[in-house]
Formats: sequence, C-alpha cells, structure tokens
Amino acid sequence: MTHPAVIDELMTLVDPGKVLTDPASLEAYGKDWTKHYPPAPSAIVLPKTLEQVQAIVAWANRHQVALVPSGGRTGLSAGAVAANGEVVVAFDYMNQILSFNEFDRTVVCQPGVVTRQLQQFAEDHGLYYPVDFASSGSSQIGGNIATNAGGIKVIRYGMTRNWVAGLKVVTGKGDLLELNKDLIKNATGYDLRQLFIGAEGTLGFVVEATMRLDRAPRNLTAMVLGTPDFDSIMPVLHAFQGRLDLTAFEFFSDKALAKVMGRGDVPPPFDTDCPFYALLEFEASNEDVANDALATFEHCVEQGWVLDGVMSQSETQLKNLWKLREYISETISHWTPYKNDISVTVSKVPAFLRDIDAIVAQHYPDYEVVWYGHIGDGNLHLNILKPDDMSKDAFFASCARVNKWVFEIVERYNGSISAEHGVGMTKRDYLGYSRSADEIACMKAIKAVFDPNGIMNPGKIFAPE
Ligand code: 2HG
Ligand code: ZN
Repeated sequence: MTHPAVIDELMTLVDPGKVLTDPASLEAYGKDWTKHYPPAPSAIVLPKTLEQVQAIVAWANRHQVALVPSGGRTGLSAGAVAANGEVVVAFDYMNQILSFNEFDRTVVCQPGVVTRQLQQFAEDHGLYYPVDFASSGSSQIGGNIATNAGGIKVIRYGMTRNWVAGLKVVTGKGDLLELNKDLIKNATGYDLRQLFIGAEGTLGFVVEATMRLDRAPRNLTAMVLGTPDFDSIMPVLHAFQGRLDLTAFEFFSDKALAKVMGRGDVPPPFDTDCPFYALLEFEASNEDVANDALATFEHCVEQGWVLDGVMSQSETQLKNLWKLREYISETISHWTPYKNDISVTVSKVPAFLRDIDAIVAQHYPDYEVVWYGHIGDGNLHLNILKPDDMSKDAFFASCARVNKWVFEIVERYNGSISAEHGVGMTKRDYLGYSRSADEIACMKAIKAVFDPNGIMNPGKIFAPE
C-alpha cells in the first residue's frame, strides 16, 4: 500500500476533495465488470486537467507508485482492476466534448466522455458515431481507446481504432505527446497513435482524443433468422453479404435466447424454436434494398438454411430485435459466467466452433454453455455458466483447467485469445497462444520506452515477472 504521507502529497496536485480513500470508493473504483479480483487500491484520484494528469505521473515516478487508468470500468478482462494497492486515476471530471469541426467531421473529446454522450452529440449534429455495444451508456471514450473496443457494428465500421483521428497522451515517463494531429494522411514514420489504441493503459494516459464521425445511417432495418444448425449460419451470411451492405451480423444460441426470454420484458422474435439465430442489419434506404433482403431471405428458406424469420417494420421493432442480442451478456451475468472472447477468420468459424464445442462438452458435461457473438467478424463469445450450488472459486478453477485446450485450438486455427475485450489480467497467462515470444519481447521493449519505471497498469497484458 502507498504510504499515507505520499497520498497526502498527491492531494496537493489535484482539486480539493479529488483524492478518495473511503472504503466505498476504493471498492467501486477498484474493479470492473469481471468481479474476479477483490479490489484493493490505495486511493482514487480524479484529475480535472491534463496538467494534473502530468503532475500525477511525475509523482508516481518519484515514489514508484503503480497507476491504474479507469474509465467506465465496463471491461471484461480485468484491465482496469486495482487489486494490489495501486492508485486509480479516474476520468469522471474530464468528461467534456471540447470542440466539433463540421467539415472534418471530428469531435475533440476528453477521455471521460461516455460513449453514448458522443453518439448523442453526433446524432444532434445529423451525424453518427458507429462504435456501439451494450455498455455504451457507461463506457468512456478513453477506455474504448485503451481496449480498441469493437461491438456490434464492426462488420461495417471496424473497431474504435478506425475512428481515432488523433490523440494527446501523457506517457508513463510524463511526456505530453500529440499524436497524428488529426490528419487523414500522414506518412512521417511510425504512427504512435496506433500503439496507444489497445494498449490497455500500459503505456500512458489518453488525455484527449479526436474522434471521427460518419454520415447517419438511413432507415436501419433488422432481421432475426432461425437456423436449423450452426453450419447454416455461414451460407446465410454469405448470401446476404452478396446482395446487401450489412451493418451487423450477429448470432446467438437457443440457450442465450431462453435466458433473455426468462426476463419477461422482451418479445420473442417468432414462434418456431430454433437451435441458433442470426441477427442482421442493413440500411433499407430504398424499396429495392428491402426487396433484395426479402428475396435473399426466401432463397435461404428454400435452401433449408433458415426455418423462420422476421424483419423489423418500425423503430420499436428494430429496438426489440436488438434487445434479443444486446441483453444476453447482462442477463447471464446472474450466473457468474466464465467468459471467452475468441476469434478466427470468418471462413474458419464453423470448424473452429465445432472443435471448441466438443472440448467444452467433453470437459464440462454438467455446465450450461451459452454461445453468441459477432459471427460476421469471426468473434465468438463462449460463456460457461456457474451451477448455483458451486462456489465461484471452485468454478473458475475448473474452467481455467480447460483453457489450455481451448487456447490450443485457437492457436491451431491462427486465431486470437481476445478478439475485443482485451488481455487485462484474465488472459495474460495465455498471451503466448496468440503472440510469438519474439513479438511479446518487442511489446515489452515498446512499453519500456514509454513507461521506463513500469508505473502504468502493471500486471495487465503481461504477467508479472
Ligand atoms: C457482447 O458482445 C459483449 O455482448 C459481451 O462483448 C460479451 O459477455 C460477453 O461475453
Ligand atoms: Zn462482444
């Protein structure tokens, strides 16, 4: 734990009352949505300016204090957890949209801007911020950048990385760097901006981000289709991609649907029970597009790939269809799931899922396994639910034993052990399944350049040595 006198010094660097040490704050700010690790920070500090962030970093280097950057703490890999006496740096008071340029279609955000706040700002200006996911009402832009957040529109719009025009960062060394100057074209050597995106706060703090916006989508329309088996989902994707520009292509299993239905506040898509469901979305900008979608649907039914389906006819129906997918994660959190967030190239998905499913069924015959995810991106969320009568520790220990086999399959398929949630603490021991030893050595060397004293989010991405 950090010495009380050192914490007293920290108090002199920020506004009065902006260092918190009460038990409720330590508990709330010390963890994210993983809830695996008991939070144990020394203090929480809430800077208001980038100069204050620089002062905090200088203080941390002076006293060798570990800092954990903290956004909305909606992460699922323990990237923002402070379990070892670290000081949490939270951006709740750096939450302003600073400026908007309508010609560049860019918005300068402080790191604590909530994702939905940016989405709403874009909408108010007739534009669109396309990175979206179920936790967008709580997650912050700084955290999205730190994890290169993905979500439900990646098939069309890509990850957060695609929308970052420029960054101001304070490195772990304390330097303030302005990266890429918001340019579209900039061929002047290494693009350091990209290194900070997805770095999980291990290189420094994002203190300002210029985000790009897009034109608003026209008449978004969703379809939910029930398929007779998992393998039918891929030809459905292929058929629709051949005729439409999809803005989303998601899937979920009957088990996932059953859990969401159990809430009682979401209407079922249709009456036919199917083992798997696909949710796709497109812009029905004119009648031809809607007709193309219906023709493709009929083709899929004729081929036996689709058993039943529904297409949204209103904004309310669109929202209700999306709830079937977006509510899954929050609904199943009741069963303290063991999560995997794995990816392969799209063409490999059916064989990959079959292999993983077989391993999981063999080793966890008694556990409930829930599959869903962003299948159009090759990203599968495998959630194993904890039996009610089992302790959390015993359950996680038994799941961790099978990780090795799951990740060996991931490695064999040249996939990723974390598609979009990040490595954090939960996946750090398995990094070698996705990255070579030489690559990891390069990553550590890069960290040492920006953070020579190792104060930035230690124990995240890399296991402590
Ligand atoms: C989603 O796609 C999120 O819903 C959460 O990435 C996934 O809870 C999960 O495993
Ligand atoms: Zn996801």
